[in-house]
Amino acid sequence: MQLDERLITEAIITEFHKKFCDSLDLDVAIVGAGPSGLTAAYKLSSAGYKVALFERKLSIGGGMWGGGMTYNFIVVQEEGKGVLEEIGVPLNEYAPGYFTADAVTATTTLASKAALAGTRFFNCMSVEDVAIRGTGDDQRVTGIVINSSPVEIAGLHVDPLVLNCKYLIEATGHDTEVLKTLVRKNGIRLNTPSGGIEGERSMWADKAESTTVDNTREVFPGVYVSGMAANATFGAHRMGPIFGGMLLSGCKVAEKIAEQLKK
Ligand code: 48F
Repeated sequence: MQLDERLITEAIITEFHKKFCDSLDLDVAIVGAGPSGLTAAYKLSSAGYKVALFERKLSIGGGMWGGGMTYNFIVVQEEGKGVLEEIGVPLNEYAPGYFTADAVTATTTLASKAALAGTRFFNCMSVEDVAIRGTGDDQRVTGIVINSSPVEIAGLHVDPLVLNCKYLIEATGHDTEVLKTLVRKNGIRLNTPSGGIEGERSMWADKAESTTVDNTREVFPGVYVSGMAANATFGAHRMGPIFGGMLLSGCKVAEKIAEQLKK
């Protein structure tokens, strides 16, 4: 068989175009392919919802690849190991209640499960803003504003594109980048004590692991926070390379949004 470069090009353009067009009206847009975003993508796609995940970097996985300080193992506690068991990631009980997993196996398996469940992955795409509708207390986020990461990195002045979503999951981690933009540009109040982003506190793994799950909720109509972004939004602590809270947060945000979508 003689390979035809034109046909290879046409296949890529056609398939991507199909995926892009099929993502113009999403049930859920997830921003950030770290452990919480990936878990939410896996759960919501498995439940049959139309989900797309946007990740600025070329690689999927956020902070899970690197384990702790690039020593690429992660730790999960008893309560947090369910998702990894469900998707078949081997766990080793290092000490009673402390389980380790290979960070690459955990990341790739989670990404693979999400993709096979139907998540539309858009890596190398950054969410630079949201679409908002309404006035006063009736405002709601209705979409995401995306741009190619290389455009963003090169600082080129190229206008973005917009996709509709019923719900947005802010899973951008420590920086809460999308939420910051929403607050800065619209003068809105979030569902937090101060009405703004409270900001992340220093390391306290034990406390932070449970608050990550507690803080996983809707902070503005149409916008849920998950993972480290949830703690940063509500002024809670960081937890370092223990990942149970991230996985549980991804499960919780998926459950909460599924409840809303069923209504
Ligand atoms: O930081 P990240 O892994 O988020 P997470 O799911 O997990 C946090 C843990 O990795 C770790 C921890 C505890 O275990 O503290 O840090 O909360 O992944 C966030 C992803 O979002 C991407 C970013 O590149 C990263 O992969 N991201 C950030 N801003 C944007 C974005 C944006 N504006 N558009 C697209 N992707």
